[in-house]
Amino acid sequence: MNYVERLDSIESKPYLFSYRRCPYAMRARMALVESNIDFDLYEISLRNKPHEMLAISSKGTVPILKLNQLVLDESLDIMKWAYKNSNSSKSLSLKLEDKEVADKLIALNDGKFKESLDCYKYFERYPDRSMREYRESCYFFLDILEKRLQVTPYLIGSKRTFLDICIFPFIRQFMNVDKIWFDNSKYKKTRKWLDSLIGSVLFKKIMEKPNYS
Ligand SMILES: N[C@@H](CCC(=O)N[C@@H](CS)C(=O)NCC(=O)O)C(=O)O
Repeated sequence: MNYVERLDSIESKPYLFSYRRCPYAMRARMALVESNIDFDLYEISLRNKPHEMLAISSKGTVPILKLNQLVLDESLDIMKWAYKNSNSSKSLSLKLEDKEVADKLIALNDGKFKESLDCYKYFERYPDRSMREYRESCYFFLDILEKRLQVTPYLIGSKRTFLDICIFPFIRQFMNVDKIWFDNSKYKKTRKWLDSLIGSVLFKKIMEKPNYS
């Protein structure tokens, strides 16, 4: 079966265009797996995006979820869809005040923090400032997380929620830029939180290498 035939034959099953190491795609896969949604995964190369993917969303970013006529090309929309259509007991429902906190933190993460993180990660491309300065420009967000994690093991309370899944792939990227620095930093609770998410069965599952037979 070729690629197109494979897609056609499973039209009633959702499929996800994904890139294993993309933090947006990670959070989408985590939400789908946590919700026990049966889906097919198409690992793409960002340098050579498949026509089938560009045909359903010209934006050219992953993740993209396709289910019959529905195309979701924003990771947060995919996550919300997954929890809404969940086949597990996990749900999206957060208390109103928690939802407000979650929305604010996600907006900061996806906005100012992600911009600062990209400069820190690719500091060689941005010679205006030093790597250390770019790292410092990320502290504003880490300080917020650390403060919350000093009170509870997850960002909202004692259990992993939507919010942890949304944010942690980006903090993991931050850690991986200079792991020794991070391990010796003041962000001890954040480090512990990351350990618990990285060590989770859910994360291990979504990081398995796709195996097309
Ligand atoms: N707002 C989008 C952002 C997705 C995004 O930027 N994904 C990156 C990969 S991490 C991408 O596909 N970039 C396109 C490219 O590199 O060509 C979402 O939340 O899904």
